Amino acid sequence: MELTNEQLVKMYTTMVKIRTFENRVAELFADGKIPGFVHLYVGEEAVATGVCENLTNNDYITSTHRGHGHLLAKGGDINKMMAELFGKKTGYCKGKGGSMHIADLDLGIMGANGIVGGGPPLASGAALASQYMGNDNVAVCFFGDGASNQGTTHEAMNLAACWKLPVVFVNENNMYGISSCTLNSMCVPNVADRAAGYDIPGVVVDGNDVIAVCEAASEAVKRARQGKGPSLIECKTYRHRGHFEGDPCSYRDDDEVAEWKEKDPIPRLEKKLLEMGLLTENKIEEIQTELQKELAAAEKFADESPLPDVSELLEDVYT
Ligand SMILES: Cc1ncc(C[n+]2csc(CCOP(=O)(O)OP(=O)(O)O)c2C)c(N)n1
Repeated sequence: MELTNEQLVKMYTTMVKIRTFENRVAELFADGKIPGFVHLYVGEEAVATGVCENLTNNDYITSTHRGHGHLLAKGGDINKMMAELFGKKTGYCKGKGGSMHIADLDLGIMGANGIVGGGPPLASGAALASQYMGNDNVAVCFFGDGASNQGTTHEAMNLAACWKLPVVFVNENNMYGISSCTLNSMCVPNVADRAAGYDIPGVVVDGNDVIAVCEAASEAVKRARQGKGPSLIECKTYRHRGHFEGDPCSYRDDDEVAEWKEKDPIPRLEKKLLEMGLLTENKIEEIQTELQKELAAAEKFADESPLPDVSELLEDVYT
């Protein structure tokens, strides 16, 4: 796959956008501006960015409780996202969903999901709809290593394989499900090894290398569009922060975190693009300034938006 210079700079910008958003959310959460639970995607930006580079607005994604990066990479509206995190009426779910429940059906974003393993059946369902309608839309399912052990994930993959559904299962293996290390929760070294059980392609990629992720996703998306069925891509990555904001992280040691920070996907691509002459120090600063401005506007929008009215408490709520 030949990536253009524009694509490389775009992917860099998307990763920086996610990082900038997440770092600010961490501060706002610590300041008490954001209620509820917040799970940040810092460190994993290359996965959503590399995968979504292959998708159009007609394609679907399902997300997780760690979903901000997926939403931003698929083109989610930063104002509506921030307002939702603040619990405001102008947010994606009118302030009732919070960080873990953002959807944007116009962009094919079928929803972040607080249920671990909730996404795979949704993705297979969306892919079944595409197959039934006879269009070439693809569904991508982002899911964690923890979610890979859920029954829902195996059922969704099995049916997708039997019916040759246009779905790409993207496993984000950051080594931990809350505090459980994959070394204790899986008896195969790779989540992708399980693809053999469904007779579908399964590949392991360096999830901190956005180009490698993009290339693997390109193959899988092409295959799905051609009606050849699902694939499983495992992206080996790491979350820099705790499972949730406030997590003391006592289950992993500082050396491990430092080692992974050395493999940070953003400086890695930055270095490459500087060497290729596609970025300069000035251009990097320009990108950062522009993103900071966009983020400050989103924060102002969220801050100044009203809270939902008590009279709306039972609207749009399902049990
Ligand atoms: C069905 C279900 N079981 C348990 C939980 C509690 N829970 C929330 S996040 C999480 C770990 C998820 O780990 P993983 O899928 O690897 O995603 P990561 O947090 O690493 O991105 C668990 C067990 C839940 N939300 N839903």
